[in-house]
Amino acid sequence: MKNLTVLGVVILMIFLVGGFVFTNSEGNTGNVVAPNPQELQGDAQLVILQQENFNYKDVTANAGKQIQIKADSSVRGCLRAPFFNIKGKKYSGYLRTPEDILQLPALEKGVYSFSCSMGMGYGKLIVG
Ligand SMILES: [Cu+2]
Repeated sequence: MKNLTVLGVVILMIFLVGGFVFTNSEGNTGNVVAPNPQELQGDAQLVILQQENFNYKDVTANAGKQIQIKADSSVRGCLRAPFFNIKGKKYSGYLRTPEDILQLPALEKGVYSFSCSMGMGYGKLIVG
């Protein structure tokens, strides 16, 4: 009978801890979702980079439209200087404030890896 009580307490604790972890991770997934491209006036779209640990969160964009890259305030240090090498052409810039823009050309569908200018932090730009 005593063993059953202990088992009951353990199960209860698993539920409590599990519930906490679940609620917590659910709260976090809201932030983890890659921001979708925002349409700008004219033929461009805005993609906002966010930092996750020492990397960038994946971001998405639409094919065939110029891309303007910004970095929100979660992006720190050298990750504020994203670097793209797209078919041999290099695009980089120092996005000192969340308003600074790195301009990319319209891209074809595909997954474009990028990094910080030092090659320490990585991210993916998914164009679809
Ligand atoms: Cu770096």
